[in-house]
Amino acid sequence: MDCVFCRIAADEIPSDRVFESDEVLAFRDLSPQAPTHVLVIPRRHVASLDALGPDDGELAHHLLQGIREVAAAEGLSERGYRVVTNIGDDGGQSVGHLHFHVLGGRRLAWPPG
Ligand code: DGP
Repeated sequence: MDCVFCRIAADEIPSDRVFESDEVLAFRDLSPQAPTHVLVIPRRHVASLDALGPDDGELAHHLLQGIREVAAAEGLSERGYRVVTNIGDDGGQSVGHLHFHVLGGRRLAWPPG
């Protein structure tokens, strides 16, 4: 298994987990870009958002629900936060396993670089 996030999901690489369900896992980013920076991933390997198929509606629901649960647990819901998923080279994706960045705890600039 050469996917780093699959290895985190399998507990082969330690991570600071903040939420988990049967389908979804959330853990703190190794290189945080905001006071709160959590990655929400499917346990199953999916290369990116672009690789989600027509049968993945339930998984997409679980991922969005996981994002909301993380935001609430991290105390971000009231002041707001940002959810980002990078796709492919131009999108700046460096890990080829679908993940949503949940960023908050400071005012975030827009547009991104
Ligand atoms: P992206 O560039 O969108 O593919 O984001 C990948 C993120 O994954 C990046 O912010 C750093 C984080 N990351 C990479 N390897 C690890 C790891 O082994 N553990 C954790 N917690 N985060 C990682």
